[in-house]
Amino acid sequence: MSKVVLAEGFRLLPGFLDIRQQKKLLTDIRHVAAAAPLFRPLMPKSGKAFSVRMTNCGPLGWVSDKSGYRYQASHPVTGQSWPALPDTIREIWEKLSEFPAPPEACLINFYDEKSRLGLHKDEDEEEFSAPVLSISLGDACLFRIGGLKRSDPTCSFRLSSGDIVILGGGSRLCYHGVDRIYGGTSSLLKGNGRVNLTIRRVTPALTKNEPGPES
Ligand code: MD3
Ligand code: FE
Repeated sequence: MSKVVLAEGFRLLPGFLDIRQQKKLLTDIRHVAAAAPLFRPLMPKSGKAFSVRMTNCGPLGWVSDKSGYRYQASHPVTGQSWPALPDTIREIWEKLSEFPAPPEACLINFYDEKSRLGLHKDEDEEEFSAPVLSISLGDACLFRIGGLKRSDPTCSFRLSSGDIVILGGGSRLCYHGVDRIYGGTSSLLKGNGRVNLTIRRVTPALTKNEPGPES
């Protein structure tokens, strides 16, 4: 297996998951989406709909509506708690994150051939020392990553089914986005489209040397 380093704390693991593992993960995600249906978030202020549909699993889920971006414990449409994190996802975090606390949120993004995700930073979390893990399934996409400022130069590359990206260290707060989906490049899903999982720690993880809530 190869490993490509593009920026400090940024790791691309091409083909990390084999087809069997990709299919198992997809089955787990179908179960999540059956209990917590895909919803289309709205941009804060403008109220414009995202072209990407989303759902979540784990104790917290990322949502967006006219009042803003945030993590919350319940589905914005059904009002129910998010489904539990599947073991497959927890095991990938344990293997790759090098972080001592469990993940709290797995955002599931579903892209059709026309979906895009504009350049943005992930900064709705409180724990930036934990990496973000990204798993790509289905059709390939053109992914873009820049620097800490929107105006910094960016670099683009393709992410394919089974690839994992680790965004830690200095890359954790870099701008990034998805510019296009290459429809028909994978037969993992029934139709065309891409699924991306982002696994995150949201709240601060208490470390051994920090005072606990009882002191
Ligand atoms: C680079 N998702 O959900 S994942 C998102 O493919 C998101 O669905 C994209 O950006 C997707 O917020 C990209 C890869 C990713 C995630 C977090 C990052 C790249 C990142 C944080 C910092 C830098
Ligand atoms: Fe992001």
